[in-house]
Amino acid sequence: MLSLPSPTHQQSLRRWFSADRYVALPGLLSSTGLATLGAEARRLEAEGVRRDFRMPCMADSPRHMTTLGGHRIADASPAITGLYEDRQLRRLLSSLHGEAVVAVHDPVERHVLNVLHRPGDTHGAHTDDYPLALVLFLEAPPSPVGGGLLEFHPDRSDLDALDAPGTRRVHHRPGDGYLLRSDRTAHRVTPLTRPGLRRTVLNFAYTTPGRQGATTSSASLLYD
Ligand SMILES: O=C(O)CCC(=O)C(=O)O
Ligand SMILES: [Fe+2]
Repeated sequence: MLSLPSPTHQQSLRRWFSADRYVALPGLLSSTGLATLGAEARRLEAEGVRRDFRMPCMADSPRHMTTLGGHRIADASPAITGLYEDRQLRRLLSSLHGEAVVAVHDPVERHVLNVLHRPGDTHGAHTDDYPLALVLFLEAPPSPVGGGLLEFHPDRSDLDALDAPGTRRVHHRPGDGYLLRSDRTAHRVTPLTRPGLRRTVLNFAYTTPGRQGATTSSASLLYD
């Protein structure tokens, strides 16, 4: 499923992650992995729930997308739960983070599916409950003008930061991944700009030993 970076490359990726709280992992999914997970996501999307609301605990930032929570994914997709638990993947994440990385216990939040599929669909500003988000791209607009860009501020966790200087905007392609220090880094996904565009991701949440338990009610509102 995965095409892992070499140990030497991992060292430079680790420095990048430590400096920016973000590191791009282009082509992290092998072509087989992308095909397998893409088929799983298409199947699971039919069970997803359309969400259109503002998140009260995140400054009323908008959510417009179809989601499926981890508990539903666990029932339906051994391929996704198997990848979440993959030892080599966990080793990569521990190496990039520079300390041990462990699974999130909460079955809802540990792995989720987010599908942006209508013009204006967006995942508004927030921080996550757990320290690390590994996001895997199964579909994405072919160019940055289509939207669906990750925006984050590498130095700030307050949500106003995303309108301040220093905010980064990144485009990703199907098969790409990224790792984000997501509890301390304000982030959001920019709106899709026109009909026909789609952006589908799996978000795998990880934590550090001894740190379990959600800090906000946001996941229960988006994924229950
Ligand atoms: O879709 C993305 O790139 C970010 C997803 C995200 O922030 C989340 O699921 O918490
Ligand atoms: Fe997030």
